[in-house]
Amino acid sequence: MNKIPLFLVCFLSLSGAIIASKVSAEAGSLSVEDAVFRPGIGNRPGVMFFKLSNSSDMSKALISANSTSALKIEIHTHDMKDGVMRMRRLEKLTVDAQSSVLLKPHGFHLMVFGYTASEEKMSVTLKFDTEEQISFVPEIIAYGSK
Ligand SMILES: [Cu+2]
Repeated sequence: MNKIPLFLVCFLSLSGAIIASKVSAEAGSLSVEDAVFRPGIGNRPGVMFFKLSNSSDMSKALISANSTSALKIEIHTHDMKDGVMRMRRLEKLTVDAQSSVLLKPHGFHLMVFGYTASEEKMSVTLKFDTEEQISFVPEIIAYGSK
């Protein structure tokens, strides 16, 4: 497992409440709701949150995410270790049959490295171990704006 540099540890604690957005996408039995992306300050990585649902009868695992507006996107979680919240990279994020996983501050999230803002909207594609994909356009939220 990759160790996340210490300077990132407190990064997410800056985040406030997420305002629900109407951003959503559906692909077969998979859906993404309330997708928001918060770019990092300066060249720090940004974070992405959403609700990921699987309405099928089999569990599915998110194995990668990518965007033409970012160099790299990783799946992360938070662990409490020695009283300190730390980020940890995950190889995959499993969504059980007929259930949802919420990516949210201090929990699961996507870590977005090398985000390049452009005129076009940021499109993100999630890939699953079932070879399914789902693409969506998150609402972009600046620090301190909401
Ligand atoms: Cu992270």
